[in-house]
Amino acid sequence: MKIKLITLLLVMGVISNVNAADLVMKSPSVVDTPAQIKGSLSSEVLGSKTIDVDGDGKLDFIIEIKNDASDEPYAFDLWYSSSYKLIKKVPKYNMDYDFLWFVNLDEDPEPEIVAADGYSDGIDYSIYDQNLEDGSTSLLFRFNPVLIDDSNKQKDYYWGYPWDISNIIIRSNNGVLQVKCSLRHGIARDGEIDTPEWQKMLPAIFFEGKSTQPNIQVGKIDHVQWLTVKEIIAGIKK
Ligand SMILES: [Ca+2]
Ligand SMILES: [Ca+2]
Repeated sequence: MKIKLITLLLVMGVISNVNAADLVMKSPSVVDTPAQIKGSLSSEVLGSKTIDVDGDGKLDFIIEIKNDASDEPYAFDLWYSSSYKLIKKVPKYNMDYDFLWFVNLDEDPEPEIVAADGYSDGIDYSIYDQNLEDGSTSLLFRFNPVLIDDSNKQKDYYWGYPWDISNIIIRSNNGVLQVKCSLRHGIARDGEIDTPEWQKMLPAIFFEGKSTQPNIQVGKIDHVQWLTVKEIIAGIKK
């Protein structure tokens, strides 16, 4: 009996082989432009960042270059793999807010993109899936970010401003990644919010962080759950 239990625990240990570091969302950090990339560019480099975009454990590069042809888009982000292969070219428009994080949220190893971008009258919060074969990115869903600030003893829920959130709250349940969320809440949004036509609602997605605006609470949220990305999508479809 004892041996069976130990065997079972060992098997579970193998299945749920997700490092704690994999459950942390990461944002690109500033680097010097690698010479191998800089030498191949004719446009002015506005900035260079590094992050593992494909989930192979090696740091890749996002190089922002000026658009010489027009002001809209004013620039392009060129994504290069760790071996300096161009993965994709993303047009950049002038926005008030443009936050980007990477974290794996499903069974394929490449990280998904958590984005918060837009203007002071409305920020869109989105999760994107990456197709690294053709360099495309597809929107999985838009959401309402909810911040849980551990320093708050009342355990109020705050609005998850992109400058306040530090990590999405996810867990590995026997190797299956689940997101802390609610599909039943009374969060009202005003401003210019772009909700995809197929979504009947914006799910609440929970984040850790430190609230800089604790007077902005989101109120009661019912039925907090741990769901996979697929289950969230199934639950918010019209
Ligand atoms: Ca990489
Ligand atoms: Ca993934």
